[in-house]
Order: sequence, then structure tokens, then C-alpha cells
Amino acid sequence: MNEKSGIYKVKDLSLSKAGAMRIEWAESRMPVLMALREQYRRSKPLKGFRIAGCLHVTKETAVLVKTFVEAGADVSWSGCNPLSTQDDVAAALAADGTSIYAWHGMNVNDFYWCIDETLKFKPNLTLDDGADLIFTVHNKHQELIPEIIGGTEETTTGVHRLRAMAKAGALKYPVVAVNDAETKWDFDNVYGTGQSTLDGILRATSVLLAGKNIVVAGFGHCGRGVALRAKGLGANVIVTEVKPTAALKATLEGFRVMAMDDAAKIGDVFITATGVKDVIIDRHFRVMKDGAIVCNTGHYDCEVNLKHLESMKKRVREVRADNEEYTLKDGRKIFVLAKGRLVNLAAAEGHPSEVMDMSFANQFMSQLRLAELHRKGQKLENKVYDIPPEQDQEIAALKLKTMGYRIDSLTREQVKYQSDFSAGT
Ligand code: RBV
Repeated sequence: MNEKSGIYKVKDLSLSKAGAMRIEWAESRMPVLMALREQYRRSKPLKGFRIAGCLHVTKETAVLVKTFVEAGADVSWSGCNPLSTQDDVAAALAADGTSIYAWHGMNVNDFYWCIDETLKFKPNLTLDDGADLIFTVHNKHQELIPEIIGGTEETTTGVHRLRAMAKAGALKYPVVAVNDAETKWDFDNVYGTGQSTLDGILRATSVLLAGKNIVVAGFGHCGRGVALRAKGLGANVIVTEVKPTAALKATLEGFRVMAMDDAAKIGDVFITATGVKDVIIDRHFRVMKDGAIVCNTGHYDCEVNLKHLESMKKRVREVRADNEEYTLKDGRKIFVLAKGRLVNLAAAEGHPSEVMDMSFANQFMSQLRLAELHRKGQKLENKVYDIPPEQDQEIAALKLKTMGYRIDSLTREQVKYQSDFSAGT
């Protein structure tokens, strides 16, 4: 472990060269964020702002962090999952002089220690993925709240929890729901999760997906993405749901829908993407086929109840990286990937750079807007805010341009027609 008190703690600083190369690769695939970096490099609109971030330390996140720094911000960062840090990327950020506390495979105590370290630097803006940083501020470091202008939240689970907090009157500063931007959830959650989840499963198992019964629990944006991509690889996809409308959509997309009790008996690979706990529990493990593979792509590791599996096991051993074989007392083997944590980030590299380009452009613009409103003396309420709709169109237009696509625009007559309620047959 390499450590510099008050600045960083990372696994191995000597990995920094490899990390820098990986970051450079991501930069070449994130043209929208890079355009924003270029736009604000000279004016430095974030000068004087201190951002504490708690978000997976990946090559894409590094591009975001470097963009904040180029725009003048001081940054202190931790990872938002004990298994998602890319140690070479963390080393590269540390070598660059960025304050960062993150390493792969940390325990839960270390996880909160890292967050505490980033808070020592007294941020006035926070950036979360899952709301652990905001919760830590609210529960343990209320003394920091008067200085904090606002925060942003990256993911569905975090936004749900923050909306619940706001409803209960417990939220003490404004937060922008970056997840709810159309250029975030309709791309990152669907295509990002779809591809990276299968990427994680393949790296951990290298099994053939064609012809397998793949059970996807949850048909929200993430589950839908996983189901679509698994179907594309020739799997027989089965969806489990609790929400009738979501289940209905899954059937009309051509997926088989059934209760987990039935799916458990026939699934070859199980992927949870629900955001709730105990989706797969002892009675499901009891009926699974010998050799079944189980993993999770929801934010927390509570979707698959591993305590139940532990209590049924005779022995466990790691058979490949991120792949543990549980031999049960009746002799069956069940394989658990990435300890039930986000398989896409723990066993692979998270979502591809191209899609994070839009998510992180939203993060950057939202942090910038919080800073600008503050500078103008405009005070926001302690609520969860959506991003302005223009931001979505701006980011989408820029993304299309970088991809080389040109689209049409409405004529003046067409605009008039759209708002004319007297027109008919
Ligand atoms: N996520 N980040 C990455 N490559 O940096 N991959 C996925 C990356 C984010 C994604 O935006 C999602 O909302 C969140 O991780 C779940 O924790």
C-alpha cells in the first residue's frame, strides 16, 4: 500500500504508468467530456470550489476527475464500492497529485475510512454514486453542512434514497439527480449495464451464453439492457419481476416471465438487477441446477443472500478470478461471481467509456451549475432537483456531432403547426 498522509492511499503507486495509459484510452472515447474540458480549461469556473467525490475509481471516472481539476476545482475522491477500484487508475491519479483514497478489495471499515479522509478536506460540493458520501456527511459530519452548496447523485439507488430523505425532511442540502437525466438513464443504465454485465460474467466464467437459460431479475432500465444483450447472444432469457407493468413489457419484448421460484429450477445463469434485497434466497438455492452461476448487477450486494448460501455450503473455493465455487452439502455446486457485488465493475471495467461520456458530461455540467448558482447568490432548497431539460438536448446534440451524425431541424411552419391546437383533418 502507498500512502501520503492527507493526500492519498492507493494499492501500488508503481502502477501509475499503466493507469495513465488506460485513462488516455478512455479520453479518446469520451469526446463530449473532453470538449467540456477544453471549453472551461482557460476560464476555470470551478476555481475556489472543493469537490469530494465517491464514485467507482475507473478510467472513465479519472477522465471526469481530471476535467474537474482542469476547470479549476480541488478534488478529493474515494471509490463507492469495495471491489470496483482499478488500482492502476487510482495510482495514476495519485501520481498526478490528486487526492484519492481507493484500492481494490478493501473491507467495509476501510471503505468508510476513505470517505472520512475525503471529508477532512472540507468540501463545498459533493458527488455521489449510491449516496454513501451524503449519508456520511448527514450522519457523522453535520459540522460540514453549512459550507456545502449542494451535491450530485449518479445512480438509481442513490436517487431513490435521497428522494426518501427529502420527503422525510431529512435532506440538509440540495442534490441534483444526475441519474434521472435522459442522456444518463436511457443510455448508461440500459446499454452500459447491458454490455458491461455480460462482459463481467464472461471474464469471470468464459462460458458460452448461447442456448443458456439466463434469468434476469428486474426489468427496470438495467435489467432490460441485460436481457436485450443476452438475447442478442442467443440466450433464452427469462425475466422475473414484481411490477405488473414491467413484467408485461418484458413479455411483449419476447421474454419469458415467471416467478423466481420457477425460474430457480431451470436457470443456468442468474443476474439480479432490482435494487431490492433478498431476490435470491435459500429456497431458490435449494432447487438450482448443479453448476448454476449467480451474480448481481444492482448497486448493493444484498440482492443475492449469500448468508443463506454460506449456511448451506460444505466448502467454498475460488476457481477463477471473481468466481467462487460453493459446494453444497448435497453435492451440487453453485458459482457466485464477484461476491454478489456489481459484477460489471468488479469482474470487468464497468460501463464502456462511450456511454460514460454522457453520464459524466451530466455530472460535470451539474456541478458547474451548482457552483454558478452559488456564485450568483441563488440559493436552492434542500430538495432533489432534476437536470434542466436543455442540458439533455445539448449533451445529446454534442454526442451525435462527435459520432458524425447530422439530424433535421423543424421549419418555422412546423414549429407553428406543433403548437396549433385548431388544426385537424
Ligand atoms: N458506472 N460507472 C462506470 N465505467 O466508470 N460504470 C458504471 C464506469 C456507474 C453507472 O453510472 C451506474 O449508475 C453506477 O455506476 C452504479 O453504481
